Amino acid sequence: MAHQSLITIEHHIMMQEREHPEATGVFTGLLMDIALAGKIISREVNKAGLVEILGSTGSVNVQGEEVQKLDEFANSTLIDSLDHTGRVCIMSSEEDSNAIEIPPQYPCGGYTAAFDPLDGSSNIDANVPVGTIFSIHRKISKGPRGDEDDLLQVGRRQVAAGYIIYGSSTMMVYTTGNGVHGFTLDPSVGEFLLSHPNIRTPRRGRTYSANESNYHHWSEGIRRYVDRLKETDKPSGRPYNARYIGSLVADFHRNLLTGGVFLYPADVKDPKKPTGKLRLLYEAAPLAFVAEHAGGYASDGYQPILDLEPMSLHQRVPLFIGSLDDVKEIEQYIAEHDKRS
Ligand code: AHM
Ligand code: MG
Repeated sequence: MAHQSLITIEHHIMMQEREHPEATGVFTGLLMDIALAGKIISREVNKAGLVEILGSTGSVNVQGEEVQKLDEFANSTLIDSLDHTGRVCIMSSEEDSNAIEIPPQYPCGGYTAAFDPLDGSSNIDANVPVGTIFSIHRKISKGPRGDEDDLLQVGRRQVAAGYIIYGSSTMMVYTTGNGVHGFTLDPSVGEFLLSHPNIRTPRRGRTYSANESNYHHWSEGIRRYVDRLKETDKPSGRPYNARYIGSLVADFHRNLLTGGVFLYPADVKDPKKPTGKLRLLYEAAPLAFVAEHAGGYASDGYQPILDLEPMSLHQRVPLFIGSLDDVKEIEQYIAEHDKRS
């Protein structure tokens, strides 16, 4: 059998941090805290069918969505892993309407964390893959504790981002801007081991992922683009494949590895939701950071997601993400057919 080094995520993050002479190890610690939370969430997701943790808590979150018990569990696991360590100064979560401050008895650190604790959770009861998405920035405010400005930073200034996918196996994928690396959890030893070093996404894919039931709510540019994907008069002679799980991390992860594009456009028919469904700070921006560092691209249809200035913690944004040439083509269709409102 060929020799293969066993590289743990901890070792990998430490080696990456060592490339920065000023590094103190705090950053490695922070990513390890997220990995630990991921292992605990993974354990709970895996046994979810056996214990009383499936289903709704009976309450509704800030987004107006039903809170699943596992959402709540994942959220508190992340907060409990991060709030006492002295590594972060403020946090934000899909599940909390306000920024999450560090309790006064704990020290504040030089980083911020924003996360979607369990994305795709409306699928949990059907055993569909779900994921945790995270985004890390440096603290920029001057005061001793963090404030909302630390969280409302442009995606391009992320110092790390990634996700943990709870699928047929659990994987953590992260980037600190130096390649995108994937680790598979070996549950018997509780370690994330390097399985996908230096992930590069194909420049063009053959797959599109969208909730096409919204077709009549899309702009003309998007409708024409998707119609075009189904035509057979392309050089390949074949239409694109449609693949939609309805769980962002799972759809994104598949397209990252095999090429393709994920679309969640704005709803142009419903004035109450003109800006798309997915959230900028803890869904679109971190996945955009991963996509760009893997050679892909993410856009709101007009400009890179990573250049959008966030205005509020739960801001929504249209999202087109995946293979570079596919996302650029969407931008062209929009430029050609849609007037910017
Ligand atoms: P959630 O954060 O409440 O789980 O919602 C986000 C999810 C994404 O995982 C997925 O891409 C999208 O919602 C699916 O939406 P739809 O059901 O409209 O297709
Ligand atoms: Mg989500």
